[in-house]
Amino acid sequence: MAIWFSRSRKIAHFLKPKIAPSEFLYKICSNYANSSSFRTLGGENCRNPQVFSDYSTTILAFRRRWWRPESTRAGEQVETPYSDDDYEDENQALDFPGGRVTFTPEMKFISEASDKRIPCYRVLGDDGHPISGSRYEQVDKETAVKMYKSMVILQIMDNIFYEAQRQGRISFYLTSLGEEAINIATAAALTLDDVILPQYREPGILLWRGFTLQEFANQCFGNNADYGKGRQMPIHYGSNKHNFFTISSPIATQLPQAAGVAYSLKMDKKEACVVAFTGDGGTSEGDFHAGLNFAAVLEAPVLFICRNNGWAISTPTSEQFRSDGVVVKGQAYGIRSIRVDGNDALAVYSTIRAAREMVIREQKPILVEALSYRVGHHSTSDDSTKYRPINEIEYWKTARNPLARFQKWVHKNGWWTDDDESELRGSIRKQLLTAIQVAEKTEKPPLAEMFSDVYSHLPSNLHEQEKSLRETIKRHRQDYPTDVPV
Ligand SMILES: Cc1ncc(C[n+]2csc(CCOP(=O)(O)OP(=O)(O)O)c2C)c(N)n1
Ligand SMILES: [Mg+2]
Repeated sequence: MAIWFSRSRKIAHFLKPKIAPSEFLYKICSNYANSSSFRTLGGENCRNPQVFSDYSTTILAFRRRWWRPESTRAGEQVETPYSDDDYEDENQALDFPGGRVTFTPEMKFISEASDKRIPCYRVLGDDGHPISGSRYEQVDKETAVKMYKSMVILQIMDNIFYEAQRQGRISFYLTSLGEEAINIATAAALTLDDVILPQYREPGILLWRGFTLQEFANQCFGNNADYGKGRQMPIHYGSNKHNFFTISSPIATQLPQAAGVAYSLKMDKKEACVVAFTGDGGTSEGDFHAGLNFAAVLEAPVLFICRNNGWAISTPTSEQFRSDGVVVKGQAYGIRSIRVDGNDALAVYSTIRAAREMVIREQKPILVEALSYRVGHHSTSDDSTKYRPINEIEYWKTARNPLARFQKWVHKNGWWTDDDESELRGSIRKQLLTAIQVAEKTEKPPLAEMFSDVYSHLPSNLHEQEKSLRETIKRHRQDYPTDVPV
C-alpha cells in the first residue's frame, strides 16, 4: 500500500498541470477497484469496507494537502469544485507546520527580482577618503599599518610564487591578486579563536595569524617541513595552530562542514565563530545550499563569506546565477545578509566586526557577499585573456585596486610614507627569495609517507598499491622526481 501510494503520489505530481491530484487519485482508486492489479496490491482485502474507508481518509487528507484550487494557478480563474466546509476555519489562515500562513484571495506571484538591486556597503571612496555619512568601525594606527603591510606582503608573495611556478620550481600556484582586502581585513576583524574553513583564495588569513613565509614556501614545495607531508598540491595550506582547516579542492565541501564545526562551538559555549569562505562559483554547488540551510536550522554560529570576484574560472557570474548576486540567497534560508565592497578594506573590516559580534551573540549564521574581482588568472593552469577582455582586468587592477585605496587612507592619516613602502617591499622580496631557496633545498618526505597517517595498520589494498608503485618507479626511474626518497 505504501509503495502504491507513493508511486501514485509521484504520478499525480507529474500530471498535476493537467488534473488535480485528488481527482487523479479518485480515478485510479475506482479503476483499480475493479482491476486485477488492484487485487494484486490489496488482495482480497480490497473489498473489505474498512480498507475502502481507509482509502477515503487517505484521499481526503491527500486532497487537503495536495489539491490547489485552479485560482492559484496562472491563466483563467475557475470556480473551486469543493465547498467551503471542506476547509472549515482554514479560510483565514493555514496552521502549517513551521508557522501560520494567511490566505489571500489575490493571485499574486512573488517577483523573481526586486525593483532595486541590493546596495553595496562602502566606506572609502576611490580617493582614499571616507565617503560622507559613512559609518564604520574605527581602526587604530597599529592595526591599520599591519593591515596595509599584510596586503603588500600577500601581493609580493603571490607574484614571487607565481614566477617560481613559471620557472618550473613548483607545480602549481593560485594568487589572491585583487582580493587582498577581503583576505586581510577579514582576518583583522576576527580573533584567533575563530575557526577558518577556507575555499582556497584566502592565504591572507593565515599570513595575518602568523604563518611564516617559510611555512608557505614549505607547503608549496611539498618538503619535509610541510605539515601535509607533500601529499597535497601547492597552496593547500592548513594549520591547527592557526585554527585554519586544510584547504580541499572540491568546491564548497567546506560549507556543510562549517555548520557542523560551528555547532560544536555552540555546544561548547565558545566565544568564537566559524568563518567559512566560498567563491561565487561555489554558490552553484549543492553544498552551498545545504551548508546555509543546516546553519540556519541548527542556529550555528557561522559567518559565511562569499568572495564574489566575477568569475568561476572562465564562467562569468552572469552564467552562474540569475538572482541579484549571492546576498539575496541568505534570506531564503532565513539568514541575515549583507553586500559589501570587497575592495574597501575599511568596509570589509567594519562588516566582519559587526557580523562576528552578531553571530556569536545571537548564535545564528550571517552571509556576507563581498564584491571584488579576480585580477589574476584562475590559477597557473589558466589563461584568462582567452575569455575576458584585457582592459577589464586592467581596470580592476588599477582603478579599483584595494591596496591603492587603503594606502591613500593610511598615507592621509600620516601613518605610512613612501620610504616605509620601499623598505617593506625590498625586505619582503629578500625574505621570500630566501624562503624559496630554503624550501627547495629541504628534503622531500619519503615515498612511504604517501600511505601513512590514515590507518593505524595499513590495509592490504594500500600495501599492494605501494608495492606496485615501487615496481613502476623501478621500471621508469627517469619519469619520477629524483629528489623524493623512494
Ligand atoms: C566540486 C568541484 N567542481 C569543480 C571543480 C573545478 N573548479 C575548481 S575552482 C572552480 C571555480 C570556482 O570558482 P569560485 O568559487 O568563484 O572561486 P574563485 O576561483 O573565483 O575564487 C572550479 C569549477 C572543483 N574543484 N570542485
Ligand atoms: Mg569566483
